[in-house]
Amino acid sequence: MVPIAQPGPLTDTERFMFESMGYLVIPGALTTEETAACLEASQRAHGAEPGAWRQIGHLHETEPAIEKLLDHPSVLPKIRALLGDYFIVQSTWCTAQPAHGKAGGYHQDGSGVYEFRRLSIPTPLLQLRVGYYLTDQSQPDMGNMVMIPGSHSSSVKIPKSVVADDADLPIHDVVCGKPGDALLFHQGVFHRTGRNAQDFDRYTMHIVYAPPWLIPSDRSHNDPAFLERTTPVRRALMGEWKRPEEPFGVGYDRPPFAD
Ligand SMILES: O=C(O)CCC(=O)C(=O)O
Repeated sequence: MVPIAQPGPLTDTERFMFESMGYLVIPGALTTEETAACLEASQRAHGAEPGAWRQIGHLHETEPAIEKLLDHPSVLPKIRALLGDYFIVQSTWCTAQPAHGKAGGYHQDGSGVYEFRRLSIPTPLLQLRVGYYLTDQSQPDMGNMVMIPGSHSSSVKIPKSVVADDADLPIHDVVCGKPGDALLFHQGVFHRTGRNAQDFDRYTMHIVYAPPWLIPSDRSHNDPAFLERTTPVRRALMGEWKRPEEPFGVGYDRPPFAD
């Protein structure tokens, strides 16, 4: 029951699956070379031994392989189909989960101090996330993301009695994927990190897209050197704009997409 999608534009069936399940799995989103370059960059950032579960933000500023993910053609058309043309990259997070690392707890993403679900139920789409699998997660127990399908539409929170692996829900989905596959998901889907029973560390690179009025969460400011050297589209996706006469109204430029 995997909501499989193809790299590139969002089809009607993919949109329906996304709306119903809250996520899509995109096999082969990255080439072998792109995946290897992102993995190398991630390992460099985390060091040879990550030791603990850890997320590092804004690697797109220093690692060209990760910068390429900001507007990757396998995924960007789907982001535009779901968010429209006015959005930013709110954050990028490179997760390392150590070998033999334990499972994480179920949660929805967003601002913990002011949960998105306070805005309305079902919780609105405010962070559209893409997790690129950089290491093999083609079987369970490889640090896979675990999702509760359709839970972005739930009017109630996941009960505290639900505990990963020990007292789990029968409807949980362990998302399997090969290196280079991507998981596109709505921040409201209850999800968690799956346990990694392998002898190797697991790496996943997340890119988080959001409306332009959310502030970036992985950086206090954009690195000026990065802004200077990156492309016009990527610069626009960093949320760099001059304050227009009316915020987000007149004068707010559309990012210079090719089409
Ligand atoms: O384990 C991961 O890569 C993702 C963790 C997670 O749930 C999150 O970033 O919200």
